[in-house]
Amino acid sequence: MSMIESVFARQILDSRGNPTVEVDIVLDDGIIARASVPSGASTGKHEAIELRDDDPEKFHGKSVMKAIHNIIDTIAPQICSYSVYDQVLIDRAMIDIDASTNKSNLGANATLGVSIAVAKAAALSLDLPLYSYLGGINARYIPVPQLNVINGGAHADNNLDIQEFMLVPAGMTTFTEAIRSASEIYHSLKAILKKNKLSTSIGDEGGFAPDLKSNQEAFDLLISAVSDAGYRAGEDIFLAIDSAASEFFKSNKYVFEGKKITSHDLISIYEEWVEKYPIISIEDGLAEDDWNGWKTLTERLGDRVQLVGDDLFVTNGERLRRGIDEGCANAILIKPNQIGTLTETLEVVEVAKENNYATVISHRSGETTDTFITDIAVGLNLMQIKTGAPARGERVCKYNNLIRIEEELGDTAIYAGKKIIEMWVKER
Ligand code: 2PG
Ligand code: MG
Repeated sequence: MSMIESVFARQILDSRGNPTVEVDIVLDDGIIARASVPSGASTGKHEAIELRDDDPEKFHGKSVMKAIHNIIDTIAPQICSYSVYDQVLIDRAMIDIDASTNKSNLGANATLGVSIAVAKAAALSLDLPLYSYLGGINARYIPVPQLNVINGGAHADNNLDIQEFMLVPAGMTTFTEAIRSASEIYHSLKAILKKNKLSTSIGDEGGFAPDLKSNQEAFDLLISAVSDAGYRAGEDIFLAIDSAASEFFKSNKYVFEGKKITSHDLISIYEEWVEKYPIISIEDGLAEDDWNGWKTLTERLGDRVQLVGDDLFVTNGERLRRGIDEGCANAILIKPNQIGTLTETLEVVEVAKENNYATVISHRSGETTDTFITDIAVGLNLMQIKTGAPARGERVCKYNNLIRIEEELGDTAIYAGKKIIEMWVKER
């Protein structure tokens, strides 16, 4: 039995240069594990609370010392002397101490940092890869990546309403080849932007952030980049978007390309895009509380395309159950910091799987070099991951870790590939 001997937390910087939480856990067998917590920009309003100090004197109000103190003063004394293998009991203890419905007392940034550090320490003390600790011998699927190569919305200063335009190399045979294709297409895209005198500066997730004539132009650029790099769009490489539509939903209308439109109008635009381009996944196509709109979206597109609820579900079991009951979406984005513990994250995944909802694990726009989402992806056979462009350290560390896991699993690794499409396509 390895017991937790001490827990320490400190404030570090994330990829946007904002403070975030890092946690160290020390076991009585000498093991030390470390975890850090990411942070969103287009956060859903139903997410668990990320505790910030609001002290204008420090980091423009963004310091996280309250969360740090909650770890050191409140959580640590409670969980020291627990067995490190008691993940569920430890997470439950934090949930009980917090006693709110949204982690507003301790902060989801405090609880998640501890929760992930505990899992990492347990895996280290058993001398197991983290994905094996989480998933056992059945953890063999290497997820298909969604790589965000054109950034808009809240992640960039350009004129695109759609937040993320992504490459999905589902037609490649291995993860390693999938990443090679994405990197080659990323560089072909850069060359096309340059040739057209468009900006090659990048947004928060490492994708390019040019001003374009329309949102649709982004798809044309992607299709050209795919073929310039020598790949077949719709065979090797598919496309996905995250509209992050809550961000442009104002007074009951969607403000899209300068016009105020209804959810029906926006769904019609998606239908046209899905007809014209090999788009296989639309995330947050509508706003977080537009349940009726989501139902219509799912009726109209749910048998042709993956519809992912991010702000809609916020990795929250109750919201996911409502979506299942009301026929909204057919997939869920999994972001551990939206709910605040590993145990609750795993519970939501379970609900999704039981109900045939696809699962996509995700980074946040503000990231660290922590790669735990890759272990959750493989450990739980989630089949899909989105973690930004094939560029920038905090994004590529995740892809690189999956390259290593694929190598480590050798012949037993299965690249999820086109399996992700079979899951929900009834008609295409
Ligand atoms: C999203 C995420 C990650 P943020 O909307 O899916 O891409 O963005 O972390 O800003 O919420
Ligand atoms: Mg999203």
